[in-house]
Amino acid sequence: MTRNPAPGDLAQRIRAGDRRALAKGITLVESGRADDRVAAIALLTALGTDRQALRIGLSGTPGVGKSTFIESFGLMLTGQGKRVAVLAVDPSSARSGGSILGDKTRMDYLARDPLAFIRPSPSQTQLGGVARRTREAVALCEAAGFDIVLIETVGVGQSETMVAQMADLFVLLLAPAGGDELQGVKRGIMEMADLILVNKADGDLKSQAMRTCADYAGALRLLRKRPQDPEDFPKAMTVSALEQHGLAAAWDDMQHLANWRRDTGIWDEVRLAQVSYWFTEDVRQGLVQLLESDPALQDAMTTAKAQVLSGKLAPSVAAAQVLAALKGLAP
Ligand SMILES: Nc1nc2c(ncn2[C@@H]2O[C@H](COP(=O)(O)OP(=O)(O)O)[C@@H](O)[C@H]2O)c(=O)[nH]1
Ligand SMILES: [Mg+2]
Repeated sequence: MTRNPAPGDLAQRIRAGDRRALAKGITLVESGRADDRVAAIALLTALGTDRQALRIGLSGTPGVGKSTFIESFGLMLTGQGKRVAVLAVDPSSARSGGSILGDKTRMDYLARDPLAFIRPSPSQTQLGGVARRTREAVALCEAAGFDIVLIETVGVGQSETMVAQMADLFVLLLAPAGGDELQGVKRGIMEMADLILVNKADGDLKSQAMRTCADYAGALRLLRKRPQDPEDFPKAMTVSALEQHGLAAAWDDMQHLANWRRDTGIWDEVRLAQVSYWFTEDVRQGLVQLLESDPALQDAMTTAKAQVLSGKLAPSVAAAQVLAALKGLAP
């Protein structure tokens, strides 16, 4: 208890834009310890939910240029006086032992920018846990007054869907492809994208990037029209993160899309659908965790399971016993 400052104190410092306090707050929400969880909930309560940033989810396979893009794009935004936070989601980092933002060298300039805040992904295994921690980190960055929160994720597993579920805009970064292959981008991921950026449109790769972009623009037109899109969206365009080409155009499009969604009320609708989804998700996960950790429930499980295994009870009857024990725990 002495380790954690009073939640009100920390909240006040975070809201004042103190980056060390923000880093500390994120460490707190990332912690798996039960007492830290209590402090984290108190912190989130004290912070409130009145501030909003533009949340941009950014996905793409390793090597496509995400880090380079975030640095160039982030510096362009801070150059306009915007405060930019970068968070990373990498469910594979626990296995590989490294984080996607571990290659710090490419973010050196942005990391030193007083208007930017970069938080690498902690190593963790369970996607559900990653989702909650990332969402809470986003909430902390919003409370700290950041204008834009970039959430980077690698193109593996369900992490893209998860990031799309907490972002206002979802950007898919691709590299120029050889021939007419569509880089095996899954349809579901294409359907989530608001903007497809074909990176590395420079030097020898430029014409290839333009062809790839045209292929994707064509593929996007074949998708069913979504209610959250104005005319001409979702869109594919070329950029060069390295040479900093096309970044301003990409930003213009993102702002146009965000403003359109705000004006039509879709922005609020989407945010409401997201909080509703995450609320249900958190309750579900909390129940599973309770089932796995509460001693009384564990006993009920063991007893009921033994009866199933010895043929005394049908699985559904035994399950009903455990659920009755769960209800017994309710206040
Ligand atoms: N030619 C070119 N290379 C790039 C560009 N952006 C990134 N790269 C290179 O692609 C490689 C992977 O970049 P990185 O940002 O680490 O990709 P990430 O794994 O998606 O984060 C590095 O060698 C970068 O220098 C670009 O716009 N043009
Ligand atoms: Mg990277």
